[in-house]
Amino acid sequence: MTLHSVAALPFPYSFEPEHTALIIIDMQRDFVEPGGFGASLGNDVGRLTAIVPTVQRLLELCRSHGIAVIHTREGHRADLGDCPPAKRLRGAPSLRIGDTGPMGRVLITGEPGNDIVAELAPRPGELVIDKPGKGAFYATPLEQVLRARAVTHLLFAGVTTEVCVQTTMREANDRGYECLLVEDATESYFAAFKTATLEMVRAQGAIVGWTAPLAAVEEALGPVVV
Ligand code: C5J
Repeated sequence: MTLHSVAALPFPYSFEPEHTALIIIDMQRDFVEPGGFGASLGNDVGRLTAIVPTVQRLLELCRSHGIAVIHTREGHRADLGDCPPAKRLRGAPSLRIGDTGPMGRVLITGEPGNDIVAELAPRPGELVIDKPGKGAFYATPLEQVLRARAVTHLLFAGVTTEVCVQTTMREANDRGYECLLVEDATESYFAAFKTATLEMVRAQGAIVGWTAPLAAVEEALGPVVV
């Protein structure tokens, strides 16, 4: 077992690849591409599209070093039985969850908009967690899977920083996982919310976890193994 140390904030983050998983949160077309749920709420999805190459680099790095990869997708059953009315009816989006848009029914599992973007498509053997909530531990088997694989450390990427990424990191932190958020592999529709989230995660001696840029993770792991 090799211990790798990342130059992270607020202090170095150490992990063993054998006990680490990369969790890529919700890099699905509904949030990242025009015509989906994110756009229906009036957001500029271009901010999220821009991180796809960075997430791809992190994904390839982790794959090549034998780090387990887990993808998540936020979505609901076709009958909306797992979508609280409070979630569907809130606000005044141009398309509500379950309505039909340019990429099929919005935020419904199995619809084209629910697919992870092509550049980050899961490979056979990589776990995909479909989640009805913002947090990936709520109403999913994620915790059992991580325990069964003896995972203790989690690297986080994906969108949006202050909603599903932060919620999942907090859930993981409460369950005892050591969490690192890769700064340039996550994004928000709101620049200020991303900045605030990175700061609050690592404040008070890493109260939720650590943050570091991809370059620091690359430096710690060494080059992609081909
Ligand atoms: C949101 C998410 N923002 N994946 N979902 O509704 O962050």
